[in-house]
Amino acid sequence: MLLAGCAGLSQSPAHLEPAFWKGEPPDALVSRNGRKIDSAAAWMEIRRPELLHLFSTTVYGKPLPVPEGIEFRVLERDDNALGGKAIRIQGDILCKGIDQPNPFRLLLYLPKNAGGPVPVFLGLNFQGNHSTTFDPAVLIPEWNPKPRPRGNRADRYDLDLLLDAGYGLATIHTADIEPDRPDSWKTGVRRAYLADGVQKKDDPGTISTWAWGLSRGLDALLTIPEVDPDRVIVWGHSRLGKTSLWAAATDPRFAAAVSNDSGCGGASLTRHIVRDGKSETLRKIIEVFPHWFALNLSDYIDREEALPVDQHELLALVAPRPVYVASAESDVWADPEGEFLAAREASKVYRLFGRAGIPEEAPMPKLHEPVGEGIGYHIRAGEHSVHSFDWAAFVDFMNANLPPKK
Ligand code: GTR
Repeated sequence: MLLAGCAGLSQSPAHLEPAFWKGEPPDALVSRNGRKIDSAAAWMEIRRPELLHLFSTTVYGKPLPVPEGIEFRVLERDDNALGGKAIRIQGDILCKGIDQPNPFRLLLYLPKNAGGPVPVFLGLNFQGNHSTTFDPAVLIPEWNPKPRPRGNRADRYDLDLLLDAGYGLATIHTADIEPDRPDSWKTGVRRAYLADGVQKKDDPGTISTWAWGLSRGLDALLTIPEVDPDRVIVWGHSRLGKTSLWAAATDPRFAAAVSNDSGCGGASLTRHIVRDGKSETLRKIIEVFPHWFALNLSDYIDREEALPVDQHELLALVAPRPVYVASAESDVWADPEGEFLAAREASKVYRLFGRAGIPEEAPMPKLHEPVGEGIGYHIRAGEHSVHSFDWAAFVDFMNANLPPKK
Protein backbone atom coordinates (compact mmCIF):
# COMPACT_ATOMS: atom_id res chain seq x y z
CA MET A 1 0.00 0.00 0.00
CA LEU A 2 1.43 3.28 -1.14
CA LEU A 3 0.44 5.34 1.83
CA ALA A 4 1.96 3.20 4.53
CA GLY A 5 5.29 3.28 2.75
CA CYS A 6 5.46 7.03 3.23
CA ALA A 7 5.89 7.49 6.95
CA GLY A 8 8.96 9.50 7.74
CA LEU A 9 9.15 10.83 4.18
CA SER A 10 11.72 13.57 4.31
CA GLN A 11 12.67 14.86 0.88
CA SER A 12 11.02 18.14 1.68
CA PRO A 13 12.88 21.13 2.99
CA ALA A 14 9.81 21.75 5.11
CA HIS A 15 10.46 20.65 8.65
CA LEU A 16 8.54 17.40 9.04
CA GLU A 17 8.03 15.80 12.39
CA PRO A 18 8.28 11.99 12.46
CA ALA A 19 4.91 10.29 12.29
CA PHE A 20 3.50 6.79 12.66
CA TRP A 21 0.50 4.96 11.22
CA LYS A 22 -2.49 3.58 13.08
CA GLY A 23 -3.22 0.96 10.43
CA GLU A 24 -3.46 1.22 6.68
CA PRO A 25 -5.95 3.71 5.25
CA PRO A 26 -8.64 2.07 3.12
CA ASP A 27 -8.19 2.00 -0.64
CA ALA A 28 -10.54 4.59 -2.13
CA LEU A 29 -10.80 2.42 -5.23
CA VAL A 30 -12.01 -0.76 -3.56
CA SER A 31 -15.63 -0.94 -2.39
CA ARG A 32 -16.62 -2.46 0.95
CA ASN A 33 -17.45 -5.77 -0.72
CA GLY A 34 -14.06 -5.90 -2.43
CA ARG A 35 -15.06 -4.67 -5.87
CA LYS A 36 -12.31 -2.81 -7.72
CA ILE A 37 -13.47 0.64 -8.84
CA ASP A 38 -11.84 1.22 -12.23
CA SER A 39 -14.00 3.81 -13.97
CA ALA A 40 -15.56 7.19 -13.32
CA ALA A 41 -19.00 5.58 -13.69
CA ALA A 42 -18.25 2.90 -11.07
CA TRP A 43 -16.96 5.63 -8.75
CA MET A 44 -20.12 7.71 -9.15
CA GLU A 45 -22.56 4.80 -9.01
CA ILE A 46 -20.98 2.51 -6.41
CA ARG A 47 -18.13 3.88 -4.36
CA ARG A 48 -19.10 7.54 -3.98
CA PRO A 49 -22.57 6.83 -2.52
CA GLU A 50 -21.05 4.19 -0.24
CA LEU A 51 -18.42 6.60 1.09
CA LEU A 52 -20.89 9.46 1.44
CA HIS A 53 -23.05 7.18 3.56
CA LEU A 54 -20.10 6.08 5.71
CA PHE A 55 -18.91 9.66 6.31
CA SER A 56 -22.50 10.69 7.11
CA THR A 57 -23.17 7.98 9.63
CA THR A 58 -19.69 7.59 11.16
CA VAL A 59 -17.92 10.94 10.97
CA TYR A 60 -20.03 14.09 10.52
CA GLY A 61 -23.61 12.88 11.04
CA LYS A 62 -26.34 12.75 8.44
CA PRO A 63 -26.80 16.03 6.61
CA LEU A 64 -29.82 18.11 7.66
CA PRO A 65 -32.71 18.03 5.20
CA VAL A 66 -32.83 20.68 2.50
CA PRO A 67 -35.52 23.27 3.34
CA GLU A 68 -38.41 23.91 0.94
CA GLY A 69 -36.57 27.01 -0.17
CA ILE A 70 -35.02 30.17 1.17
CA GLU A 71 -35.81 33.83 1.08
CA PHE A 72 -32.85 36.14 0.63
CA ARG A 73 -33.89 39.48 2.07
CA VAL A 74 -31.47 42.14 0.79
CA LEU A 75 -30.80 44.74 3.47
CA GLU A 76 -28.17 46.83 1.76
CA ARG A 77 -26.47 47.19 -1.61
CA ASP A 78 -23.75 49.66 -2.54
CA ASP A 79 -22.40 49.69 -6.09
CA ASN A 80 -19.56 51.97 -5.04
CA ALA A 81 -18.18 50.14 -2.04
CA LEU A 82 -14.53 50.11 -0.95
CA GLY A 83 -13.73 53.41 -2.61
CA GLY A 84 -15.56 52.44 -5.79
CA LYS A 85 -13.85 49.13 -6.61
CA ALA A 86 -16.58 46.76 -5.39
CA ILE A 87 -20.26 46.02 -5.12
CA ARG A 88 -21.27 45.18 -1.55
CA ILE A 89 -24.48 43.25 -0.82
CA GLN A 90 -25.73 42.33 2.63
CA GLY A 91 -28.86 40.35 3.35
CA ASP A 92 -30.59 37.83 5.58
CA ILE A 93 -31.22 34.22 4.64
CA LEU A 94 -34.50 32.79 5.92
CA CYS A 95 -35.19 29.09 5.44
CA LYS A 96 -38.78 28.31 4.57
CA GLY A 97 -40.63 26.06 6.99
CA ILE A 98 -37.87 26.11 9.63
CA ASP A 99 -37.89 27.68 13.04
CA GLN A 100 -34.55 29.54 12.85
CA PRO A 101 -33.30 31.19 16.06
CA ASN A 102 -32.10 34.05 13.80
CA PRO A 103 -31.55 34.60 10.07
CA PHE A 104 -28.16 33.87 8.50
CA ARG A 105 -26.61 37.20 7.56
CA LEU A 106 -24.63 37.11 4.29
CA LEU A 107 -21.96 39.66 3.35
CA LEU A 108 -20.85 39.65 -0.30
CA TYR A 109 -18.27 41.69 -2.19
CA LEU A 110 -18.12 41.52 -5.97
CA PRO A 111 -15.60 43.14 -8.30
CA LYS A 112 -17.07 46.11 -10.13
CA ASN A 113 -17.26 46.32 -13.91
CA ALA A 114 -16.56 42.63 -14.26
CA GLY A 115 -18.36 42.44 -17.58
CA GLY A 116 -20.25 39.26 -16.65
CA PRO A 117 -20.99 36.87 -13.81
CA VAL A 118 -18.01 36.23 -11.53
CA PRO A 119 -16.72 33.28 -9.51
CA VAL A 120 -17.15 33.67 -5.75
CA PHE A 121 -15.38 32.19 -2.71
CA LEU A 122 -17.98 31.43 -0.03
CA GLY A 123 -16.90 30.60 3.52
CA LEU A 124 -17.91 30.94 7.14
CA ASN A 125 -16.19 33.27 9.59
CA PHE A 126 -15.47 32.84 13.30
CA GLN A 127 -16.14 36.31 14.72
CA GLY A 128 -18.86 38.04 12.71
CA ASN A 129 -18.98 39.45 9.18
CA HIS A 130 -17.72 42.81 10.47
CA SER A 131 -14.55 41.10 11.77
CA THR A 132 -13.46 40.12 8.25
CA THR A 133 -13.00 43.72 7.05
CA PHE A 134 -12.52 47.28 8.31
CA ASP A 135 -15.35 48.46 6.01
CA PRO A 136 -17.48 50.49 8.49
CA ALA A 137 -20.65 49.79 6.49
CA VAL A 138 -20.70 46.11 7.40
CA LEU A 139 -23.76 45.46 9.56
CA ILE A 140 -23.50 43.93 13.02
CA PRO A 141 -26.69 41.94 13.63
CA GLU A 142 -28.74 42.76 16.72
CA TRP A 143 -28.56 39.09 17.79
CA ASN A 144 -24.79 39.33 18.25
CA PRO A 145 -24.66 40.37 21.92
CA LYS A 146 -20.90 40.87 22.30
CA PRO A 147 -19.48 41.82 18.90
CA ARG A 148 -15.74 41.49 18.44
CA PRO A 149 -13.87 44.55 17.13
CA ARG A 150 -14.31 45.48 13.47
CA GLY A 151 -11.55 44.11 11.31
CA ASN A 152 -10.34 41.78 14.09
CA ARG A 153 -9.74 38.99 11.54
CA ALA A 154 -9.26 41.16 8.43
CA ASP A 155 -5.64 40.00 8.23
CA ARG A 156 -6.91 36.57 7.10
CA TYR A 157 -8.55 37.97 3.97
CA ASP A 158 -6.97 39.56 0.94
CA LEU A 159 -10.03 41.16 -0.56
CA ASP A 160 -8.03 43.45 -2.87
CA LEU A 161 -6.22 40.47 -4.35
CA LEU A 162 -9.51 38.64 -4.94
CA LEU A 163 -11.32 41.62 -6.45
CA ASP A 164 -8.36 42.45 -8.70
CA ALA A 165 -8.35 38.83 -9.88
CA GLY A 166 -12.06 39.04 -10.73
CA TYR A 167 -13.35 36.97 -7.80
CA GLY A 168 -16.05 37.78 -5.26
CA LEU A 169 -15.99 36.92 -1.56
CA ALA A 170 -19.01 35.94 0.51
CA THR A 171 -19.20 35.11 4.18
CA ILE A 172 -21.59 34.17 7.01
CA HIS A 173 -20.84 34.10 10.74
CA THR A 174 -20.78 30.50 12.09
CA ALA A 175 -22.80 31.55 15.14
CA ASP A 176 -25.71 32.71 12.96
CA ILE A 177 -26.11 29.07 11.90
CA GLU A 178 -25.09 27.45 15.15
CA PRO A 179 -22.82 28.64 17.99
CA ASP A 180 -19.67 26.55 18.45
CA ARG A 181 -20.78 24.99 21.73
CA PRO A 182 -21.57 21.46 22.96
CA ASP A 183 -25.18 22.38 23.80
CA SER A 184 -25.98 23.94 20.42
CA TRP A 185 -27.91 20.89 19.29
CA LYS A 186 -30.54 21.94 21.81
CA THR A 187 -30.56 25.65 21.04
CA GLY A 188 -29.37 26.12 17.42
CA VAL A 189 -31.15 25.55 14.11
CA ARG A 190 -30.41 21.82 14.37
CA ARG A 191 -32.95 21.38 17.15
CA ALA A 192 -35.76 21.82 14.62
CA TYR A 193 -34.67 18.59 12.94
CA LEU A 194 -33.87 16.29 15.83
CA ALA A 195 -36.66 13.86 16.56
CA ASP A 196 -38.06 14.06 20.11
CA GLY A 197 -35.23 16.25 21.32
CA VAL A 198 -32.99 13.19 21.54
CA GLN A 199 -29.55 13.07 19.89
CA LYS A 200 -29.01 9.84 17.93
CA LYS A 201 -25.52 8.55 17.21
CA ASP A 202 -25.66 9.43 13.51
CA ASP A 203 -27.34 12.80 13.93
CA PRO A 204 -25.45 15.76 12.47
CA GLY A 205 -22.81 17.47 14.57
CA THR A 206 -21.88 21.13 14.36
CA ILE A 207 -19.64 20.69 11.28
CA SER A 208 -22.50 19.07 9.37
CA THR A 209 -24.85 21.85 10.50
CA TRP A 210 -22.43 24.55 9.40
CA ALA A 211 -21.96 22.77 6.06
CA TRP A 212 -25.73 22.79 5.59
CA GLY A 213 -25.65 26.53 6.38
CA LEU A 214 -23.06 27.00 3.62
CA SER A 215 -25.50 25.38 1.21
CA ARG A 216 -28.08 27.96 2.28
CA GLY A 217 -25.46 30.63 1.57
CA LEU A 218 -25.12 29.11 -1.90
CA ASP A 219 -28.92 29.23 -2.31
CA ALA A 220 -28.72 32.98 -1.61
CA LEU A 221 -25.78 33.55 -3.99
CA LEU A 222 -27.72 31.82 -6.76
CA THR A 223 -30.35 34.59 -6.55
CA ILE A 224 -27.74 37.24 -7.46
CA PRO A 225 -27.28 37.71 -11.23
CA GLU A 226 -23.69 38.99 -10.88
CA VAL A 227 -22.62 35.63 -9.37
CA ASP A 228 -21.60 32.86 -11.77
CA PRO A 229 -23.79 29.93 -10.64
CA ASP A 230 -21.25 27.44 -12.03
CA ARG A 231 -18.30 28.86 -10.10
CA VAL A 232 -19.12 29.15 -6.41
CA ILE A 233 -16.11 27.81 -4.50
CA VAL A 234 -16.60 26.77 -0.89
CA TRP A 235 -13.56 27.52 1.25
CA GLY A 236 -12.60 27.47 4.92
CA HIS A 237 -9.76 27.71 7.38
CA SER A 238 -9.15 25.18 10.16
CA ARG A 239 -12.44 23.89 11.63
CA LEU A 240 -14.11 25.79 8.82
CA GLY A 241 -11.86 23.96 6.33
CA LYS A 242 -13.22 20.67 7.70
CA THR A 243 -16.64 22.22 7.11
CA SER A 244 -15.93 23.40 3.56
CA LEU A 245 -14.85 19.90 2.53
CA TRP A 246 -17.95 18.31 3.98
CA ALA A 247 -20.11 21.00 2.34
CA ALA A 248 -18.56 20.24 -1.07
CA ALA A 249 -18.98 16.48 -0.49
CA THR A 250 -22.66 16.81 0.35
CA ASP A 251 -23.67 19.59 -2.07
CA PRO A 252 -22.57 18.98 -5.68
CA ARG A 253 -23.66 22.50 -6.61
CA PHE A 254 -20.38 23.77 -5.13
CA ALA A 255 -18.09 23.97 -8.13
CA ALA A 256 -14.86 23.54 -6.14
CA ALA A 257 -13.52 23.47 -2.59
CA VAL A 258 -10.57 24.81 -0.62
CA SER A 259 -9.33 23.54 2.73
CA ASN A 260 -6.79 25.70 4.53
CA ASP A 261 -4.98 24.13 7.52
CA SER A 262 -8.01 21.92 8.22
CA GLY A 263 -6.10 19.06 9.90
CA CYS A 264 -7.79 16.29 11.88
CA GLY A 265 -11.34 15.65 10.67
CA GLY A 266 -10.49 17.75 7.60
CA ALA A 267 -7.85 17.09 4.96
CA SER A 268 -5.39 15.21 7.17
CA LEU A 269 -5.34 11.40 7.33
CA THR A 270 -6.71 10.23 10.68
CA ARG A 271 -4.41 7.19 10.73
CA HIS A 272 -1.27 9.32 10.21
CA ILE A 273 -0.18 10.62 13.61
CA VAL A 274 2.78 12.84 14.44
CA ARG A 275 4.83 11.42 17.29
CA ASP A 276 4.91 12.78 20.85
CA GLY A 277 1.33 14.04 20.70
CA LYS A 278 2.22 16.83 18.30
CA SER A 279 -0.73 16.36 15.95
CA GLU A 280 -4.42 16.26 16.77
CA THR A 281 -5.97 12.81 17.15
CA LEU A 282 -9.57 11.63 17.41
CA ARG A 283 -9.22 11.43 21.18
CA LYS A 284 -7.98 15.00 21.48
CA ILE A 285 -10.46 16.53 19.08
CA ILE A 286 -13.49 14.75 20.54
CA GLU A 287 -12.48 15.54 24.11
CA VAL A 288 -12.30 19.27 23.39
CA PHE A 289 -14.99 19.54 20.70
CA PRO A 290 -17.48 16.73 21.40
CA HIS A 291 -20.17 18.51 19.39
CA TRP A 292 -18.36 18.78 16.03
CA PHE A 293 -18.95 15.21 14.82
CA ALA A 294 -21.51 12.41 14.90
CA LEU A 295 -21.56 10.70 18.29
CA ASN A 296 -20.60 7.48 16.44
CA LEU A 297 -17.10 8.82 15.82
CA SER A 298 -16.18 8.44 19.49
CA ASP A 299 -16.31 4.64 19.02
CA TYR A 300 -13.00 4.99 17.13
CA ILE A 301 -11.02 6.87 19.77
CA ASP A 302 -7.65 5.06 20.06
CA ARG A 303 -8.80 2.60 17.37
CA GLU A 304 -8.37 4.67 14.24
CA GLU A 305 -7.41 1.51 12.37
CA ALA A 306 -11.03 0.31 12.60
CA LEU A 307 -12.52 3.39 10.90
CA PRO A 308 -14.29 2.40 7.66
CA VAL A 309 -12.97 5.55 5.93
CA ASP A 310 -10.03 7.97 6.01
CA GLN A 311 -9.84 11.57 4.95
CA HIS A 312 -8.36 11.08 1.45
CA GLU A 313 -11.80 9.69 0.69
CA LEU A 314 -13.43 12.91 1.85
CA LEU A 315 -11.29 14.83 -0.66
CA ALA A 316 -12.21 12.27 -3.31
CA LEU A 317 -15.92 12.88 -2.67
CA VAL A 318 -15.41 16.29 -4.30
CA ALA A 319 -14.14 14.71 -7.56
CA PRO A 320 -14.18 15.54 -10.38
CA ARG A 321 -14.67 19.09 -9.10
CA PRO A 322 -11.41 20.86 -8.25
CA VAL A 323 -10.23 20.69 -4.65
CA TYR A 324 -7.24 22.47 -3.12
CA VAL A 325 -5.51 21.64 0.16
CA ALA A 326 -3.17 24.13 1.85
CA SER A 327 -0.89 23.55 4.85
CA ALA A 328 1.41 25.73 6.92
CA GLU A 329 4.87 24.55 7.97
CA SER A 330 4.58 25.40 11.66
CA ASP A 331 1.07 24.02 11.92
CA VAL A 332 2.20 20.57 13.07
CA TRP A 333 -1.08 20.17 15.00
CA ALA A 334 -2.87 19.93 11.61
CA ASP A 335 -0.20 17.48 10.30
CA PRO A 336 0.91 18.93 6.93
CA GLU A 337 2.34 15.60 5.80
CA GLY A 338 -0.96 13.86 6.57
CA GLU A 339 -2.73 16.53 4.48
CA PHE A 340 -0.33 16.11 1.55
CA LEU A 341 -0.61 12.31 1.58
CA ALA A 342 -4.40 12.54 1.64
CA ALA A 343 -4.38 14.83 -1.41
CA ARG A 344 -1.87 12.63 -3.23
CA GLU A 345 -3.89 9.48 -2.49
CA ALA A 346 -7.20 11.11 -3.49
CA SER A 347 -5.56 11.85 -6.85
CA LYS A 348 -6.24 8.22 -7.84
CA VAL A 349 -9.92 9.09 -8.00
CA TYR A 350 -9.27 12.27 -9.98
CA ARG A 351 -7.32 10.21 -12.50
CA LEU A 352 -10.49 8.19 -13.19
CA PHE A 353 -11.89 11.47 -14.49
CA GLY A 354 -8.83 12.24 -16.61
CA ARG A 355 -7.32 14.75 -14.19
CA ALA A 356 -3.67 14.27 -13.30
CA GLY A 357 -3.89 15.12 -9.60
CA ILE A 358 -0.58 14.76 -7.72
CA PRO A 359 1.66 11.99 -9.13
CA GLU A 360 1.57 8.73 -7.21
CA GLU A 361 5.08 8.84 -5.81
CA ALA A 362 5.58 12.59 -5.60
CA PRO A 363 7.47 13.72 -2.49
CA MET A 364 6.18 16.55 -0.30
CA PRO A 365 6.62 19.68 -2.42
CA LYS A 366 9.01 22.40 -1.35
CA LEU A 367 7.66 25.41 0.51
CA HIS A 368 5.62 27.79 -1.66
CA GLU A 369 5.54 25.43 -4.64
CA PRO A 370 1.95 24.43 -5.40
CA VAL A 371 1.45 21.05 -7.10
CA GLY A 372 -1.39 19.14 -8.71
CA GLU A 373 -4.01 19.33 -11.43
CA GLY A 374 -7.68 18.85 -10.51
CA ILE A 375 -6.54 18.30 -6.94
CA GLY A 376 -3.81 20.65 -5.69
CA TYR A 377 -1.67 21.21 -2.63
CA HIS A 378 0.82 23.63 -1.16
CA ILE A 379 2.72 24.13 2.05
CA ARG A 380 3.89 27.61 2.98
CA ALA A 381 6.13 28.90 5.73
CA GLY A 382 4.53 30.21 8.87
CA GLU A 383 1.76 29.53 11.31
CA HIS A 384 -1.84 28.32 11.39
CA SER A 385 -3.59 31.17 9.58
CA VAL A 386 -4.52 32.40 6.10
CA HIS A 387 -1.93 34.49 4.29
CA SER A 388 -1.96 36.40 1.00
CA PHE A 389 0.24 33.62 -0.40
CA ASP A 390 -2.62 31.18 0.25
CA TRP A 391 -5.20 33.40 -1.45
CA ALA A 392 -2.95 33.90 -4.48
CA ALA A 393 -2.49 30.13 -4.77
CA PHE A 394 -6.25 29.51 -4.47
CA VAL A 395 -6.87 31.99 -7.29
CA ASP A 396 -4.12 30.54 -9.52
CA PHE A 397 -5.47 27.04 -8.96
CA MET A 398 -9.06 28.06 -9.72
CA ASN A 399 -7.99 30.03 -12.81
CA ALA A 400 -6.29 26.88 -14.09
CA ASN A 401 -8.91 24.34 -12.99
CA LEU A 402 -12.26 26.13 -12.95
CA PRO A 403 -12.61 28.06 -16.20
CA PRO A 404 -15.96 29.72 -16.99
CA LYS A 405 -18.43 27.43 -18.75
CA LYS A 406 -18.79 28.33 -22.40
C1 GTR B 1 -8.11 23.83 17.22
C2 GTR B 1 -8.58 22.45 16.83
C3 GTR B 1 -8.33 22.24 15.36
C4 GTR B 1 -8.74 23.41 14.52
C5 GTR B 1 -8.52 24.75 15.17
C6 GTR B 1 -9.27 25.93 14.58
O1 GTR B 1 -8.27 24.07 18.55
O2 GTR B 1 -7.90 21.53 17.60
O3 GTR B 1 -8.93 21.04 14.93
O4 GTR B 1 -10.05 23.26 14.15
O5 GTR B 1 -8.87 24.76 16.50
O6 GTR B 1 -10.40 25.80 14.11
O7 GTR B 1 -8.70 27.03 14.61
